[in-house]
Amino acid sequence: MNYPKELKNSKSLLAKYLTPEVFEKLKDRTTANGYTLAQAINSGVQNPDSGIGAYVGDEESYTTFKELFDPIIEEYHGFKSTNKHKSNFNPDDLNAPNPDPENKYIISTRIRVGRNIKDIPLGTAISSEQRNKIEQDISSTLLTFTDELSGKYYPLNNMSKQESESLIKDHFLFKAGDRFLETAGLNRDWPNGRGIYHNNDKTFLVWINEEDELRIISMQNGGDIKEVFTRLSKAVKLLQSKVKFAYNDHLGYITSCPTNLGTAMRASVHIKVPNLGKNMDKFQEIADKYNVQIRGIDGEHSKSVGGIYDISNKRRLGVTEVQCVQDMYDGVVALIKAEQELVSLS
Ligand code: ADP
Ligand code: CIR
Repeated sequence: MNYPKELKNSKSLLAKYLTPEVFEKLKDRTTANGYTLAQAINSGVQNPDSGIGAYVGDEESYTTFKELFDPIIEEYHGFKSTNKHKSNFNPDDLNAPNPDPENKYIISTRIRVGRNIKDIPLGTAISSEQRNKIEQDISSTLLTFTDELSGKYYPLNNMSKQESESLIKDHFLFKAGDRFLETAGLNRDWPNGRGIYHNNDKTFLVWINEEDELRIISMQNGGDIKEVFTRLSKAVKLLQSKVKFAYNDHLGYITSCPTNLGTAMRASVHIKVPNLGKNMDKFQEIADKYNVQIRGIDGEHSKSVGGIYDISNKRRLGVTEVQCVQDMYDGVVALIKAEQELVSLS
């Protein structure tokens, strides 16, 4: 394998840190599961417009290819390879009163965490038997949940195109055919082994076998962030009492993409800020100051529609769950203030 020339004009963190010297050092290494450097970098090589561009196949990949992943992790999360992760999922410690009680800006709030099963390869390297077993085990565990968390499991290979399209449009279900995931090996055997569990109100949802083996989600309309966090905290605690997830003291919860390590939490709001949308430099400046990320409303790599954006915490590792939500909250409060100022100026 030669140094991939596609990286020469890429601005991804992969291109930045996979120097020809690092490449030479890592190119023949594999993990015990047989995961290679070629697999780890394929998504970023095939998609030079990636922001990051690398995925791991198992927990061990983070040490086998540490010369590549340590600097990516340090730059994305501001977290050094000697640091330890920390956790606090206690809703009582969260100070996040609804920043928009009149429902003028915030359309909905969603908080998710990623989880992967301990001692099994991640989705990038999993076999179809292992994937199907996870689907079986997790869906039957979820079916024992009661009260607000009680729901049904909907396997993707038994869902009509109409049903899946409507769930995607309403922001409940993951999309099919993502090119970043495709080239990371995460769409193999699609749609088998994938599905979604949700309660009747679609306020508690679990994605099975997408980018991570589990994405546990709490969401609802409006800006009651604490209520969303409280529901998620309860559900995660319950699931964690029944299933062992991949975790270590340094990197926290292990995920296939290095941006999701640690808490594996993305707390977001869909927020209508059309004036900031016309002042992208100012918008980005505030986002950078508060460590929040701006996405479009149909998920990562999508565009804004009608001045509505997805604002979420950027850091997930070396900060607690409470701090992740606090980052998003502080960013949202600042963005609402800036939007109001732009309106009063016009
Ligand atoms: P993830 O959060 O799992 O990293 P995406 O950015 O791809 O993934 O978003 C997944 C889905 O969740 C998309 O349909 C997106 O529109 C929806 N979503 C994200 N945040 C919110 C929110 N605050 N309200 C409603 N839907 C949301
Ligand atoms: C990329 O590198 O752009 C994709 N593999 C997705 C990276 C993860 N998301 C992110 O930075 N928020």
